[in-house]
Amino acid sequence: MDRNARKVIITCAVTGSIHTPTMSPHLPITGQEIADASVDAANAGAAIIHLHARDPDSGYPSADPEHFRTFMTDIAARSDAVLNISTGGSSAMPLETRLAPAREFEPEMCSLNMGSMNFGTFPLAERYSNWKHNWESELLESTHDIIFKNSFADIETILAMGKAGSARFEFECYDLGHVETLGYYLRKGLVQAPLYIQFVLGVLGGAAATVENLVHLKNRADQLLGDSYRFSVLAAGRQQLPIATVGAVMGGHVRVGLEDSLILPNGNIARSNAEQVEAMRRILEDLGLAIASPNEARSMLALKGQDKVAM
Ligand code: KMH
Ligand code: ZN
Repeated sequence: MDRNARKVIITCAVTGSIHTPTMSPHLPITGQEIADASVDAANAGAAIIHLHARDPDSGYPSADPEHFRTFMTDIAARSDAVLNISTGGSSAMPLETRLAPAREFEPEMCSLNMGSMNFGTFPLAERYSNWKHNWESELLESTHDIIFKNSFADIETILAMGKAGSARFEFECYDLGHVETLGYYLRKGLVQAPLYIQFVLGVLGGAAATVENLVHLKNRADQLLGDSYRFSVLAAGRQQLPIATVGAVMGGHVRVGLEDSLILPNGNIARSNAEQVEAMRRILEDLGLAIASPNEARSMLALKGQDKVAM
């Protein structure tokens, strides 16, 4: 390995709120499963673990801090990965519910969705039948008429929460306006470099997962944010690894995980989060890139450190 190879941060989003238990038997649901999946992903090369919780009995997406507690301390005891708590939760949750776990654990990082939008997962419902739980198809179909609300006031509430707990952000930008909004907050002095943008492509209601969209988003971020930012790329669904690879070649970092895609590039179902991390790592290393360790990610993103998380 070239010792001067650029270091790429792999984030693994292990469970999320898009997919449901019927869609994959490999989706981690219980606290133990989420902890094991996170530690395995970290051992495979993920420096950052992006976390949601689920009700352990039903698999329903949860933002209950007590559900988070069942895996947070366990992961921290077994790995030095950066733990990044979602503040997006699911689009069906009110803001204060979404923020409860980040308020409780004051993590090193949390997500911040940069605008209100349609977030359509309802087409997924057509692909499955024989649901394990009644809520699954209902939750997916409800996204036909729900707005994923992230108003300016909501964003400022999350920025203030992050400031109080010294958490830094994964700024999730699904479209051009979200980058413009981040530029506004940089000009206002409400966010500080190094900003970490997650370009999120392929969500129905946001920009599609194409190379042209990614290039356009990055060009605008360059104009607005200059050298104040670093970026990572995630694509939902089948384009997850190909578009993340394009992002890495463009100088960025990458996010994989069952939160956003249940499959591998060959279309086979992924048997674990770690399998996606391993596949991503192989591609990056074949391209002459290196994998950032958790401490290298901390230094690149100016994080406060694992010892300052409230656990
Ligand atoms: N699953 C991503 C498309 C969040 O957790 O804040 C959206 C996401 C949102 O990661
Ligand atoms: Zn998420």
